Amino acid sequence: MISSDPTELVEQARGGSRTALARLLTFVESGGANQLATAALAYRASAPYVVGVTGPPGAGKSTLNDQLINVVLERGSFGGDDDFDQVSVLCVDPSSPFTGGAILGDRIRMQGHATNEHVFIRSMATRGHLGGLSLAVPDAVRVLGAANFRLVLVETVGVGQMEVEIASAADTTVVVVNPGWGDAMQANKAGLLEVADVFVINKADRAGVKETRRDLDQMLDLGGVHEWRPPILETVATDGAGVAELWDAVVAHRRFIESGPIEQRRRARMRVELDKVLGAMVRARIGALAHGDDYEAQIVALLDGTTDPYRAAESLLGDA
Ligand SMILES: Nc1nc2c(ncn2[C@@H]2O[C@H](COP(=O)(O)OP(=O)(O)O)[C@@H](O)[C@H]2O)c(=O)[nH]1
Ligand SMILES: [Mg+2]
Repeated sequence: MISSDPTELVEQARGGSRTALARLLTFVESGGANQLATAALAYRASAPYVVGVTGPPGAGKSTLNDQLINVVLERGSFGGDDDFDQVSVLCVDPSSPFTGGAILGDRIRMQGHATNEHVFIRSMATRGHLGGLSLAVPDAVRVLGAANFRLVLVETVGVGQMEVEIASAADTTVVVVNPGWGDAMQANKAGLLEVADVFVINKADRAGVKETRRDLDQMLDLGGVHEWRPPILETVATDGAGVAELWDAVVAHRRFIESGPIEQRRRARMRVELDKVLGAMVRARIGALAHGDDYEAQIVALLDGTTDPYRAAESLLGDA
Protein backbone atom coordinates (compact mmCIF):
# COMPACT_ATOMS: atom_id res chain seq x y z
CA MET A 1 0.00 0.00 0.00
CA ILE A 2 1.31 3.41 -0.94
CA SER A 3 0.82 5.84 1.88
CA SER A 4 -0.20 9.46 1.57
CA ASP A 5 1.83 10.41 4.62
CA PRO A 6 5.15 12.06 3.65
CA THR A 7 7.06 10.44 6.55
CA GLU A 8 5.97 6.97 5.49
CA LEU A 9 6.55 7.77 1.83
CA VAL A 10 10.13 8.81 2.52
CA GLU A 11 10.69 5.49 4.29
CA GLN A 12 9.18 3.60 1.35
CA ALA A 13 11.21 5.64 -1.15
CA ARG A 14 14.39 4.86 0.81
CA GLY A 15 13.42 1.23 0.62
CA GLY A 16 13.35 1.50 -3.16
CA SER A 17 9.69 2.19 -3.91
CA ARG A 18 9.52 4.23 -7.09
CA THR A 19 5.81 4.77 -6.61
CA ALA A 20 6.46 6.38 -3.23
CA LEU A 21 9.23 8.50 -4.74
CA ALA A 22 6.97 9.63 -7.58
CA ARG A 23 4.28 10.61 -5.11
CA LEU A 24 6.73 12.65 -3.04
CA LEU A 25 7.82 14.48 -6.17
CA THR A 26 4.20 15.19 -6.99
CA PHE A 27 3.81 16.62 -3.48
CA VAL A 28 6.79 18.86 -4.17
CA GLU A 29 5.26 20.10 -7.42
CA SER A 30 1.75 20.57 -6.17
CA GLY A 31 2.28 22.99 -3.30
CA GLY A 32 0.31 23.15 -0.08
CA ALA A 33 0.83 21.32 3.19
CA ASN A 34 2.28 18.18 1.57
CA GLN A 35 4.92 20.22 -0.21
CA LEU A 36 6.03 21.74 3.07
CA ALA A 37 5.98 18.44 4.95
CA THR A 38 7.96 16.70 2.22
CA ALA A 39 10.52 19.49 2.07
CA ALA A 40 10.88 19.38 5.87
CA LEU A 41 11.84 15.70 5.64
CA ALA A 42 13.93 15.90 2.49
CA TYR A 43 16.10 18.75 3.75
CA ARG A 44 17.34 16.60 6.60
CA ALA A 45 18.96 14.18 4.17
CA SER A 46 22.29 14.92 2.54
CA ALA A 47 22.10 16.53 -0.86
CA PRO A 48 23.04 14.48 -3.92
CA TYR A 49 25.62 15.70 -6.40
CA VAL A 50 23.79 17.66 -9.10
CA VAL A 51 24.99 17.81 -12.67
CA GLY A 52 23.05 20.38 -14.70
CA VAL A 53 22.87 19.74 -18.42
CA THR A 54 21.63 22.75 -20.31
CA GLY A 55 21.67 24.24 -23.78
CA PRO A 56 19.43 25.28 -26.66
CA PRO A 57 16.44 23.12 -27.60
CA GLY A 58 17.51 20.27 -29.85
CA ALA A 59 21.19 20.44 -28.87
CA GLY A 60 21.05 16.79 -27.86
CA LYS A 61 20.80 17.08 -24.08
CA SER A 62 18.41 14.17 -23.66
CA THR A 63 20.36 11.96 -26.03
CA LEU A 64 23.50 12.86 -24.12
CA ASN A 65 21.91 12.14 -20.74
CA ASP A 66 20.70 8.86 -22.10
CA GLN A 67 24.32 7.92 -22.84
CA LEU A 68 25.62 9.41 -19.60
CA ILE A 69 23.32 7.12 -17.66
CA ASN A 70 25.16 4.12 -19.12
CA VAL A 71 28.57 5.58 -18.38
CA VAL A 72 27.85 6.62 -14.80
CA LEU A 73 26.24 3.32 -13.90
CA GLU A 74 29.17 1.47 -15.38
CA ARG A 75 31.63 3.58 -13.40
CA GLY A 76 29.47 3.44 -10.28
CA SER A 77 31.36 6.20 -8.47
CA PHE A 78 32.91 9.64 -8.79
CA GLY A 79 36.28 7.97 -8.91
CA GLY A 80 36.83 7.47 -5.18
CA ASP A 81 35.12 5.44 -2.49
CA ASP A 82 31.88 7.32 -3.11
CA ASP A 83 29.92 4.51 -4.75
CA PHE A 84 26.43 4.75 -6.18
CA ASP A 85 24.36 2.26 -8.06
CA GLN A 86 21.52 4.45 -9.21
CA VAL A 87 21.06 7.72 -11.05
CA SER A 88 18.14 10.06 -11.56
CA VAL A 89 17.38 12.46 -14.38
CA LEU A 90 15.08 15.43 -13.82
CA CYS A 91 13.82 16.95 -17.07
CA VAL A 92 12.76 20.56 -16.70
CA ASP A 93 11.12 22.39 -19.54
CA PRO A 94 9.23 25.44 -18.34
CA SER A 95 7.84 26.06 -21.80
CA SER A 96 5.88 22.83 -21.65
CA PRO A 97 4.55 22.62 -18.11
CA PHE A 98 2.73 19.34 -18.41
CA THR A 99 3.17 16.80 -21.16
CA GLY A 100 4.57 19.13 -23.78
CA GLY A 101 6.39 17.90 -26.84
CA ALA A 102 9.90 18.13 -25.49
CA ILE A 103 9.18 16.20 -22.33
CA LEU A 104 7.26 13.55 -24.19
CA GLY A 105 10.20 13.26 -26.57
CA ASP A 106 12.59 12.89 -23.64
CA ARG A 107 10.47 10.15 -22.18
CA ILE A 108 10.48 8.22 -25.41
CA ARG A 109 14.18 8.81 -25.96
CA MET A 110 15.09 7.56 -22.51
CA GLN A 111 12.65 4.71 -22.70
CA GLY A 112 15.53 2.29 -22.93
CA HIS A 113 16.11 3.02 -19.26
CA ALA A 114 12.47 3.04 -18.23
CA THR A 115 12.57 -0.49 -16.91
CA ASN A 116 16.01 -0.18 -15.36
CA GLU A 117 15.61 -0.20 -11.59
CA HIS A 118 18.83 1.78 -11.23
CA VAL A 119 17.49 4.69 -13.24
CA PHE A 120 14.77 7.13 -12.27
CA ILE A 121 13.61 9.65 -14.87
CA ARG A 122 11.12 12.34 -14.05
CA SER A 123 9.76 15.42 -15.79
CA MET A 124 9.22 18.42 -13.57
CA ALA A 125 6.40 20.90 -13.79
CA THR A 126 5.46 23.68 -11.39
CA ARG A 127 1.75 23.25 -10.84
CA GLY A 128 1.18 24.87 -7.45
CA HIS A 129 4.67 24.95 -5.97
CA LEU A 130 5.17 27.96 -3.75
CA GLY A 131 8.01 29.78 -5.47
CA GLY A 132 7.75 28.07 -8.83
CA LEU A 133 10.10 25.88 -10.75
CA SER A 134 13.33 27.44 -9.55
CA LEU A 135 12.42 26.24 -6.06
CA ALA A 136 10.66 23.05 -7.08
CA VAL A 137 13.84 21.71 -8.66
CA PRO A 138 16.05 21.98 -5.54
CA ASP A 139 13.20 20.49 -3.52
CA ALA A 140 12.95 17.58 -5.94
CA VAL A 141 16.71 17.10 -5.79
CA ARG A 142 16.50 16.90 -2.00
CA VAL A 143 13.71 14.35 -2.20
CA LEU A 144 15.92 12.24 -4.45
CA GLY A 145 18.71 12.63 -1.90
CA ALA A 146 16.36 11.41 0.82
CA ALA A 147 15.63 8.39 -1.38
CA ASN A 148 19.37 7.57 -1.42
CA PHE A 149 20.27 9.01 -4.81
CA ARG A 150 23.85 10.30 -4.79
CA LEU A 151 23.77 11.64 -8.35
CA VAL A 152 21.07 13.63 -10.12
CA LEU A 153 21.26 14.92 -13.69
CA VAL A 154 19.05 17.95 -14.28
CA GLU A 155 18.20 18.70 -17.90
CA THR A 156 17.02 22.25 -18.61
CA VAL A 157 16.40 24.04 -21.87
CA GLY A 158 18.79 26.98 -21.84
CA VAL A 159 16.65 29.77 -23.18
CA GLY A 160 16.00 32.27 -20.43
CA GLN A 161 16.82 33.63 -17.03
CA MET A 162 14.98 30.94 -15.12
CA GLU A 163 16.73 28.12 -16.93
CA VAL A 164 20.08 29.72 -16.24
CA GLU A 165 19.05 30.04 -12.61
CA ILE A 166 18.16 26.36 -12.43
CA ALA A 167 21.33 25.37 -14.27
CA SER A 168 23.51 27.45 -11.98
CA ALA A 169 22.04 25.66 -8.96
CA ALA A 170 23.94 22.54 -10.06
CA ASP A 171 27.27 21.51 -8.60
CA THR A 172 28.62 21.01 -12.09
CA THR A 173 26.94 22.73 -15.03
CA VAL A 174 27.41 21.26 -18.48
CA VAL A 175 26.51 23.57 -21.36
CA VAL A 176 25.70 21.77 -24.59
CA VAL A 177 26.06 23.54 -27.92
CA ASN A 178 26.27 22.34 -31.51
CA PRO A 179 28.72 23.09 -34.30
CA GLY A 180 27.94 26.46 -35.84
CA TRP A 181 28.75 30.00 -34.85
CA GLY A 182 25.17 30.99 -34.04
CA ASP A 183 24.82 28.40 -31.33
CA ALA A 184 27.74 29.51 -29.21
CA MET A 185 26.61 33.12 -29.57
CA GLN A 186 23.10 32.22 -28.55
CA ALA A 187 24.37 30.44 -25.47
CA ASN A 188 26.41 33.51 -24.66
CA LYS A 189 23.41 35.78 -25.01
CA ALA A 190 21.29 33.56 -22.80
CA GLY A 191 23.93 33.88 -20.07
CA LEU A 192 24.81 30.19 -20.25
CA LEU A 193 28.50 30.71 -20.87
CA GLU A 194 28.83 32.38 -17.51
CA VAL A 195 27.49 29.38 -15.63
CA ALA A 196 29.33 26.72 -17.65
CA ASP A 197 31.79 24.47 -15.85
CA VAL A 198 32.12 22.13 -18.81
CA PHE A 199 31.33 22.76 -22.49
CA VAL A 200 30.16 20.10 -24.85
CA ILE A 201 30.07 20.52 -28.59
CA ASN A 202 27.56 17.80 -29.33
CA LYS A 203 26.76 16.64 -32.89
CA ALA A 204 30.50 16.67 -33.48
CA ASP A 205 29.75 14.49 -36.51
CA ARG A 206 28.68 17.69 -38.23
CA ALA A 207 30.76 20.41 -39.85
CA GLY A 208 31.93 23.46 -37.93
CA VAL A 209 33.32 21.89 -34.75
CA LYS A 210 36.65 23.66 -35.02
CA GLU A 211 35.01 27.06 -35.48
CA THR A 212 32.70 26.53 -32.54
CA ARG A 213 35.61 25.50 -30.35
CA ARG A 214 37.46 28.63 -31.41
CA ASP A 215 34.43 30.80 -30.62
CA LEU A 216 34.02 29.25 -27.19
CA ASP A 217 37.73 29.62 -26.50
CA GLN A 218 37.58 33.28 -27.43
CA MET A 219 34.61 33.87 -25.17
CA LEU A 220 36.44 32.14 -22.33
CA ASP A 221 39.49 34.32 -22.95
CA LEU A 222 37.30 37.41 -22.69
CA GLY A 223 36.03 36.17 -19.36
CA GLY A 224 39.51 36.51 -17.86
CA VAL A 225 41.62 34.07 -15.88
CA HIS A 226 39.90 31.82 -13.36
CA GLU A 227 41.05 28.94 -11.24
CA TRP A 228 38.93 26.59 -13.32
CA ARG A 229 38.83 26.99 -17.06
CA PRO A 230 35.87 25.06 -18.46
CA PRO A 231 37.15 22.30 -20.75
CA ILE A 232 35.56 22.01 -24.20
CA LEU A 233 34.58 18.46 -25.12
CA GLU A 234 33.22 16.99 -28.30
CA THR A 235 30.53 14.35 -28.36
CA VAL A 236 28.32 12.47 -30.77
CA ALA A 237 25.49 11.62 -28.44
CA THR A 238 23.72 9.44 -30.98
CA ASP A 239 26.57 6.90 -30.92
CA GLY A 240 28.09 7.67 -27.53
CA ALA A 241 31.42 9.01 -28.78
CA GLY A 242 33.08 11.28 -26.23
CA VAL A 243 30.52 10.63 -23.50
CA ALA A 244 32.96 8.78 -21.22
CA GLU A 245 35.33 11.75 -21.55
CA LEU A 246 32.45 14.06 -20.67
CA TRP A 247 31.90 12.14 -17.45
CA ASP A 248 35.65 12.33 -16.75
CA ALA A 249 35.43 16.11 -17.12
CA VAL A 250 32.48 16.23 -14.69
CA VAL A 251 34.44 14.15 -12.19
CA ALA A 252 37.48 16.41 -12.60
CA HIS A 253 35.32 19.45 -11.95
CA ARG A 254 33.80 17.78 -8.93
CA ARG A 255 37.27 17.10 -7.58
CA PHE A 256 38.15 20.75 -8.19
CA ILE A 257 35.17 22.18 -6.33
CA GLU A 258 35.36 19.63 -3.53
CA SER A 259 38.86 20.89 -2.86
CA GLY A 260 37.35 24.19 -1.77
CA PRO A 261 34.72 26.05 -3.78
CA ILE A 262 31.89 23.61 -3.07
CA GLU A 263 31.33 24.98 0.44
CA GLN A 264 31.10 28.50 -0.94
CA ARG A 265 28.86 27.39 -3.78
CA ARG A 266 26.49 25.55 -1.50
CA ARG A 267 26.39 28.42 0.96
CA ALA A 268 25.62 30.90 -1.82
CA ARG A 269 23.01 28.57 -3.20
CA MET A 270 21.43 28.05 0.20
CA ARG A 271 21.18 31.84 0.60
CA VAL A 272 19.52 32.20 -2.78
CA GLU A 273 17.12 29.41 -1.93
CA LEU A 274 16.22 30.79 1.48
CA ASP A 275 15.75 34.29 0.02
CA LYS A 276 13.43 32.87 -2.60
CA VAL A 277 11.39 30.98 -0.06
CA LEU A 278 11.18 34.10 2.10
CA GLY A 279 10.11 36.11 -0.94
CA ALA A 280 7.47 33.58 -1.89
CA MET A 281 6.08 33.44 1.64
CA VAL A 282 5.99 37.20 2.01
CA ARG A 283 4.23 37.51 -1.34
CA ALA A 284 1.70 34.93 -0.23
CA ARG A 285 1.09 36.98 2.92
CA ILE A 286 0.69 40.15 0.91
CA GLY A 287 -1.80 38.31 -1.25
CA ALA A 288 -3.79 37.45 1.84
CA LEU A 289 -3.68 41.04 3.14
CA ALA A 290 -4.60 42.63 -0.17
CA HIS A 291 -8.25 41.72 -0.18
CA GLY A 292 -11.15 41.54 2.19
CA ASP A 293 -13.12 44.04 4.26
CA ASP A 294 -10.16 45.76 5.92
CA TYR A 295 -8.47 46.21 2.59
CA GLU A 296 -11.61 47.62 0.95
CA ALA A 297 -12.11 49.96 3.91
CA GLN A 298 -8.59 51.30 3.37
CA ILE A 299 -9.32 51.86 -0.32
CA VAL A 300 -12.43 53.87 0.62
CA ALA A 301 -10.41 55.87 3.15
CA LEU A 302 -7.76 56.54 0.51
CA LEU A 303 -10.38 57.76 -1.95
CA ASP A 304 -11.88 59.96 0.78
CA GLY A 305 -8.47 61.41 1.44
CA THR A 306 -8.62 60.42 5.12
CA THR A 307 -5.47 58.31 4.90
CA ASP A 308 -2.45 57.80 2.68
CA PRO A 309 -1.09 54.55 1.20
CA TYR A 310 1.67 54.34 3.82
CA ARG A 311 -0.62 54.56 6.81
CA ALA A 312 -3.09 52.28 5.04
CA ALA A 313 -0.40 49.66 4.50
CA GLU A 314 0.81 49.92 8.09
CA SER A 315 -2.72 49.51 9.29
CA LEU A 316 -3.21 46.37 7.17
CA LEU A 317 0.07 44.99 8.42
CA GLY A 318 -1.14 45.57 11.95
CA ASP A 319 1.73 47.97 12.61
CA ALA A 320 -0.43 51.07 13.01
N1 LIG B 1 23.80 14.08 -35.92
C1 LIG B 1 23.60 14.09 -34.59
N2 LIG B 1 22.35 14.19 -34.12
C2 LIG B 1 22.18 14.18 -32.77
C3 LIG B 1 23.27 14.07 -31.88
N3 LIG B 1 22.79 14.12 -30.62
C4 LIG B 1 21.46 14.26 -30.72
N4 LIG B 1 21.08 14.29 -32.01
C5 LIG B 1 19.70 14.44 -32.53
O1 LIG B 1 19.24 15.74 -32.26
C6 LIG B 1 17.85 15.75 -31.99
C7 LIG B 1 17.55 16.44 -30.67
O2 LIG B 1 18.08 15.67 -29.61
P1 LIG B 1 17.54 15.80 -28.11
O3 LIG B 1 18.38 14.90 -27.29
O4 LIG B 1 16.09 15.62 -28.05
O5 LIG B 1 17.88 17.33 -27.81
P2 LIG B 1 17.46 18.21 -26.53
O6 LIG B 1 16.30 19.03 -26.95
O7 LIG B 1 18.66 19.06 -26.29
O8 LIG B 1 17.16 17.29 -25.40
C8 LIG B 1 17.42 14.28 -32.00
O9 LIG B 1 16.87 14.00 -33.27
C9 LIG B 1 18.72 13.54 -31.83
O10 LIG B 1 18.70 12.26 -32.41
C10 LIG B 1 24.58 13.94 -32.43
O11 LIG B 1 25.59 13.86 -31.72
N5 LIG B 1 24.68 13.96 -33.79
MG1 LIG C 1 15.51 17.14 -24.15
